[in-house]
Amino acid sequence: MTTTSQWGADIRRVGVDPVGREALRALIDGDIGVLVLRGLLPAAAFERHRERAATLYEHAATTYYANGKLTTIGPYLAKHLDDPDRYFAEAERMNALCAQVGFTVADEVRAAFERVLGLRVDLAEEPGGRRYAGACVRIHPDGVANPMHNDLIARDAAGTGLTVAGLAYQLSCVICLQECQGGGESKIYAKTWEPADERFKIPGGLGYDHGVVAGVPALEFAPQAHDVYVLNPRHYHEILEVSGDDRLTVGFFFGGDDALEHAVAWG
Ligand SMILES: O=C(O)CCC(=O)C(=O)O
Repeated sequence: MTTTSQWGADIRRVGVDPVGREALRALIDGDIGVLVLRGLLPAAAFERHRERAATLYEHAATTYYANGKLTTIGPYLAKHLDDPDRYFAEAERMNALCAQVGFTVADEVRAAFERVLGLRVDLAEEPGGRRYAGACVRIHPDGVANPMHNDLIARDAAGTGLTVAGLAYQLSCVICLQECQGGGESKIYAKTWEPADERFKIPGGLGYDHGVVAGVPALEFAPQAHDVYVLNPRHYHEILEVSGDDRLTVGFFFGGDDALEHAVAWG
């Protein structure tokens, strides 16, 4: 699907501009490219969590792909779909580590979603009680870009039996703790993934050849520290090359049913 109407960033100042569930609906429907929530948490909270994230750097791990690399603290589910046990073990370690140092920024953002958007977001859990990771810290240092890709757990986890594979929609929340001096924009295309696009997939790599979005409008959004933004990751997106300080963000996905009253989150 290609959408073009008003393809841009919808920036709301929490407490000043009206904002509610309909903004999430607009993302799901492809009417807007990114929803930016400014002032969702007090500035002091972002600063506190940036300092706490710095204490977690020793736990960062880098995964190399044919066309890029991802440095994260905490697991991300898409990497472990062939070994969910390992994902849940790492998720447990990450959740314990975050609790230990009070790195609760993702929980605070989820609580704010309920107040501001009317959407309750709980950490996803399997019927046996295994909990998903609540947050994934993403570190993009100077010179690093993130190849164009899309995220769709209903596709990637199909057949695994994981509960998140059955959600009606998936959105991605990104919390910016530290901006970079140049570059680092999120570039989000007005096109969602469809099965025929698989011919553009980069073998052994992360994501897709740009041919899949040829001629498609795209927006570029440069996150600033303290921004919380939400995008529909079924839309092709990439992060342009960073320069200067690390681009430091915390991400989680969330999804649920069409009523948009309750969702579950995972990293
Ligand atoms: O950090 C960003 O701007 C986008 C990260 C990303 O790839 C995602 O949210 O799926």
